Order: sequence, then structure tokens, then C-alpha cells
Amino acid sequence: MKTTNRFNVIVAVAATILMGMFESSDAQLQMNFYAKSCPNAEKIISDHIQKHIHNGPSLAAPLIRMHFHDCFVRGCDGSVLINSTSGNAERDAPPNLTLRGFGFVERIKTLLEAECPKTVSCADIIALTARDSVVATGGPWWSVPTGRRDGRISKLAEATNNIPGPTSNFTTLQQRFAKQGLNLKDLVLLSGAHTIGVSHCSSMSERLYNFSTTVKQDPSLDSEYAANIKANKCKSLTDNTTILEMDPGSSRSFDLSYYRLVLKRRGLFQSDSALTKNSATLKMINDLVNGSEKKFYKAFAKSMEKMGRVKVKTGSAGVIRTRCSVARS
Ligand code: HEM
Ligand SMILES: *[C@@H]1O[C@H](CO)[C@@H](O)[C@H](O)[C@H]1NC(C)=O
Ligand SMILES: *[C@@H]1O[C@H](CO)[C@@H](O)[C@H](O)[C@H]1NC(C)=O
Ligand SMILES: *[C@@H]1O[C@H](CO)[C@@H](O)[C@H](O)[C@H]1NC(C)=O
Ligand SMILES: *[C@@H]1O[C@H](CO)[C@@H](O)[C@H](O)[C@H]1NC(C)=O
Ligand SMILES: *[C@@H]1O[C@H](CO)[C@@H](O)[C@H](O)[C@H]1NC(C)=O
Ligand SMILES: CC(=O)N[C@H]1CO[C@H](CO)[C@@H](O)[C@@H]1O
Repeated sequence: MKTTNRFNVIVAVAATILMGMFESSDAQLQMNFYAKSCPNAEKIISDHIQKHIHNGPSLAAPLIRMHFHDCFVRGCDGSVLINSTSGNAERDAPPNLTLRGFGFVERIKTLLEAECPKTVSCADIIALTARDSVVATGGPWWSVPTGRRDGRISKLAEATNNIPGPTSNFTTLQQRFAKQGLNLKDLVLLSGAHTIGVSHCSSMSERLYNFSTTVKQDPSLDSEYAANIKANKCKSLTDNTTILEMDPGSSRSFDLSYYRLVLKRRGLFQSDSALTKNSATLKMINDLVNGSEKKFYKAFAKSMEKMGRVKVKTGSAGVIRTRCSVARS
């Protein structure tokens, strides 16, 4: 009897461990996960975006960036949206000071809670919203399998330690992407999102005015380009309000011009420039530039789908929050 009991316990423990393994894998993300539980969910999201994107065509950029920041901290679990209670949330970390679009995501969540309460996760809303808003502005489509569940933990330090910064060098970029299971190809392709959107001067002005103890200006930034930015946009080191396009003149079109700029030493951040300092990533950029936009879109889509699977919570892991900004909801 005793041994049978012990055997049963061992079987139960092993089964729990195995289930845990499946839960923490991405096996359960699937296309149209809400087909039965909330059949209109994806349509409600895309309709809302179609209706509002012409009022805010610049929303696609912050929303895809939000998905990136969400996935890099505790996986794609919506934790980036949690409001700070003690100034200690991911949202309070320096990389998040410039995130936008929180209100937009929360409004979509309200629509979905009205349609099907406690069903659609904030994490899936971010993933779908990022894709749909990029598509609505003429950019690439990628598949977004769903079934992500939400986390409840959001920590400033984890954002700071995992999300690469504009001054990150190649090693740091590679390490931080590898930590999420993303390789150099993903790094190059996902950085291509910098073909849309804007930056604050403060994210790059050290490159113009205070680069190192020996040189004021970053020598890997094209000097003509730097002079132009200094004269017309970022007029001082301390300007933290002016914004500038990362891909000037083309910051609303999802195209290859970001990579062309990077090759001309006109990438805005040291992290953009760093991609040219490794022979493997430099070759990838040359290949992208020499290829077609169609090829770029296809490869970008693959990396986006991969990023959307990073450390997702599925099955009975995680929760469905009712308000994206509130951890216990
Ligand atoms: C490789 C490491 C990356 C670094 C160091 C980085 C850094 C930055 C910084 C500093 C800004 C400007 C923030 C501001 O001053 O307002 C920015 C903007 C942006 N980033 Fe990245 N980024 C990286 C990767 C990515 C990835 C993987 C994506 C998406 C797939 C992305 C999408 C964007 C977008 C769309 C914007 C513009 C946001 C807006 O217009 O509000 N970035 N990034
Ligand atoms: C979360 O913070 C935002 C901005 O600080 C605020 O507008 C919103 O009302 C807050 N939400 C909750 C539920 O506290
Ligand atoms: C890259 O940056 C990290 C962190 O700032 C630093 O420790 C490392 O020495 C740098 N690596 C190179 C090759 O410059
Ligand atoms: C210039 O950079 C140095 C080194 O990073 C830093 O200690 C200093 O505070 C910066 N100067 C200003 C005025 O921000
Ligand atoms: C922006 O700069 C102003 C003036 O230099 C300063 O008072 C303010 O705290 C800064 N804001 C941020 C978010 O750094
Ligand atoms: C790709 O383009 C670069 C310049 O962007 C050029 O130097 C290189 O020879 C081209 N490579 C191929 C395979 O066409
Ligand atoms: C958009 C957003 O929520 N930004 C927050 C980032 O962190 C700062 C500093 O704590 C907050 O004031 C912002 O509201």
C-alpha cells in the first residue's frame, strides 16, 4: 500500500511538472484563440484601429514599441501597462518615460470587457494592436497567434536591465536579445521598426554634445547629419522635449530607408550604429538594402511573430486582468 501511495505521489508530481512545462512553453498560442470564447474580439480591435488611426497615424510607432517593451520584461504578458503604485513599475523605468499609447490600449480593453468579460488578455490586445496599427498605416502584416495570459508583476529594475538603451553597444544588444531567445537576425530585422516613429532629443543628444571625455561628438555619426540636427532640432544637451524623426521624411512609411540611413552613418542611436560594427549584422543590412521591400516585410513578419512568443504565459498560467493598468483586477 505504502509503496503504491508513494508511486501515486511520484506520478502526480511528474504529471504536474510536465503540465508546468507545457504551460510555460508557447505550444498553446494558436491562431484565433478567441474564436469560441469571444468571436468578435479581433474584429473589435481592428475596427477600432481603422476608425481611429487616421486621427493618430503616428500611433502605430508607439504601439509596436510597446509590444517590444512588454515582451522583453517577463515575456509578452501585458505587464508594461500596469500603473505604478509606488513609482517602481516598468512604466517608470527610463526606457518607458517615452512610451505612448497606454490610453489607446485601455480603451480597446474596455470595449472587449463589454463584449466578453474577463476573456481577452491585455497581452494579446497589445500584440494585436501593434500588428493592426502597423498594417493600418500601410506597413507589413504578421501573424499573431493568441492565447497569451497576463502577469501581475511589473518592476522598474527589470525593465532597465532587459530593455536595451540607445547607448547600448553591440555586445549588450546581442546579449539582451539572446536572453529572450532572439538572434542577430531578429536584432537587425526588429531594429527595422525604427523606420517609423520619433525620438526625443534626450535619447541621443549625448552623441551631439557630450560623447566622451575626449570628443564632444560621436565620430560614428555622420558629421553633416549631426550639424543639421544641432542647428534645427536638438539645440542643447538638456533639451528633453523636442522630438525628431528617426527616419526623416519617411517616418510614417514602413520601408528600407532606416537601413539606408544606418549604412550612411545616420542611424540616430548608438544602438543603430552598432549594427554596422559587426560583420554578420552589417552583411544582413546590406542584403536587406539590396533586396526588396517585400523580402524585408516577410523577414520582419517572422521576427515579429517570434518576439510575440517570448516567454508567454498560456493555459492556466497567468491571469486575465480586467483593467490593463491595474495589476489586481
Ligand atoms: C535594438 C534595440 C533598441 C533600442 C536601443 C531602441 C531604442 C529606442 C529609443 C531610444 C527610442 C526613442 C524613444 C524616445 O526618445 O522617444 C525608440 C523609439 C522607437 N522604437 Fe526602438 N529600440 C530598439 C529596438 C526596437 C524594436 C525591437 C522595436 C519594435 C519592433 C522598436 C520600435 C521603436 C519605435 C516604433 C519607436 C518610435 C516610437 C514613437 O514614435 O513613439 N525599437 N527606440
Ligand atoms: C493609470 O495612470 C494613468 C496615467 O498616469 C491615468 O490616466 C489612469 O487613470 C491610471 N489608471 C488607474 C486605473 O489608476
Ligand atoms: C558594452 O557595454 C557594456 C555595458 O555598458 C560594457 O560593460 C562593455 O564593456 C561594452 N563592450 C564593449 C566591447 O565596448
Ligand atoms: C557628460 O557626460 C559625462 C559622462 O557620461 C557625465 O558624467 C556628465 O554628467 C555629462 N554632462 C552633462 C552636462 O550632462
Ligand atoms: C527636462 O528638463 C527640465 C529642465 O532642464 C527639467 O526640469 C525636467 O525635470 C526634465 N524632465 C525630465 C523628464 O527629465
Ligand atoms: C549590396 O549593397 C552594398 C551597398 O549597400 C554593396 O556594397 C554590395 O556589393 C551589395 N551586395 C550585393 C550582394 O549585391
Ligand atoms: C506613459 C507613462 O505612463 N509614463 C510614465 C512613465 O514614468 C513616469 C515617471 O514615473 C510617469 O510620470 C509617466 O506617467
